[in-house]
Amino acid sequence: MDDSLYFSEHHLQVRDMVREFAETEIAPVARELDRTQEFLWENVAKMGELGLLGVPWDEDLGGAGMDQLCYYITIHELAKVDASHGLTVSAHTNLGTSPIVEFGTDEQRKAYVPLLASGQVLGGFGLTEPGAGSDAGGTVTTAEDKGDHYLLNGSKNFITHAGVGEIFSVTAKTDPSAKGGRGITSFIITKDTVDLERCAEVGVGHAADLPKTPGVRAGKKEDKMGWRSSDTRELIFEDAVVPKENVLGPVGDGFKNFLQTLDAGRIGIAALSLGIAEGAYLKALEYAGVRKQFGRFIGSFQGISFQLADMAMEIEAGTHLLYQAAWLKQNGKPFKKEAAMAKLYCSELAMRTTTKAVQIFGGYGYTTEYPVERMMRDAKVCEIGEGTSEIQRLVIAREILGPAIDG
Ligand code: COS
Repeated sequence: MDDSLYFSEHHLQVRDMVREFAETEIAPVARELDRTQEFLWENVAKMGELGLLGVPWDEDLGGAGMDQLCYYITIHELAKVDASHGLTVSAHTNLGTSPIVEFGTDEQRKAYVPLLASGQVLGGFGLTEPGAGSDAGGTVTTAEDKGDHYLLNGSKNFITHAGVGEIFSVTAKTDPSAKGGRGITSFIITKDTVDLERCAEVGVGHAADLPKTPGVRAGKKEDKMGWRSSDTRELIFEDAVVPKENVLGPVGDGFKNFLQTLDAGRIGIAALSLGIAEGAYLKALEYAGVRKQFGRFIGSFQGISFQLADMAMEIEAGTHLLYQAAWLKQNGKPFKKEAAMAKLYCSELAMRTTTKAVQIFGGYGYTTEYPVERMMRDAKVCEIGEGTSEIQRLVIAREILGPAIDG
């Protein structure tokens, strides 16, 4: 793609800065982090110092004051080297911080966003429940009105940063008699990180002064196929006491607000997916130029060169879908359909590209000696998280068919 189509000089400088960070600080440790599932606080601190944990937020809220394209460029570049680092930025910024920026009161923004945007604490988002995945309106976590506070009971699962994060936007049913997504409200809840000692060692990731929500705790860490150095756990509410000033947006609007947050989140997963695909493609391209079989570089065989040609073409197509959706969001235009298209195409592209990359590396690609097998494992969940491929097709179909699809 010609860079000048979407990017200014400033976008390219940000891209170079993130690329250098990823190559120097992440590439040397990505394989070991994948093996051990360690969440690397040191790199969180470094990303915070570079402003990468608050890219699109205003400077007066502690953000880097950059635009949406810079934000998606950041995720794209990080994921070329390691998807888990890309996810940390994406889950923290869009899922963890944007609901407060978008739907919060001035007081809520001032209280929470600077802590998040500077990277001093990590944030997350609690929508999914054991029985409410694609059917996100099927929330059964309840929030009972107790006068000056709500009492939350229930649990959220597969929550990114549930163990390491401290500020979360979560949904709960305030009107249990309401059907589907109605009667659901969003709340800001806070908790201690489970890693207080590590945070003290590194000097980040914990805000001791932040008042904590009693009755909230993180469950056990999930042992995942991919995104292994990202922290994923259950978030459990047992008579959690949430003051009324922590209601986020109007009572009853939680579901709609979260779906809106997910629209933007899907551009983030498109950026993450495209990064994985491009990372794997570049490794395969390099390997095809050095690996010899039958006395020739394998890239000179048509069977390999055609695969690389397809990968390059599809990455180009995915790049346009991604940055078109980002551009629409940046310019305040509707982007729901384009975000779903970018997410669907790029996540399936990541799976196809990484599978081909493993094939090109042959037996070596199937070992942890080369990063392509990790990239293939990291790609799979991009077809699942923040809306499965099936949900993206549903969103696109509803947008193009309108009411006709519901009969
Ligand atoms: N932005 C804002 N509002 C939206 C919206 C969006 N993207 N999509 C729907 N809404 C509104 C609708 O207009 C409707 O409002 P009214 O009640 O006023 O009519 C309401 O939200 C409910 O919408 P709908 O009837 O379409 O909801 P459904 O239960 O049919 O669910 C899907 C729609 C399936 C698209 C939604 O549940 C979804 O995206 N599921 C996947 C969830 C997901 O991605 N989970 C992963 C989380 S990982 S962090």
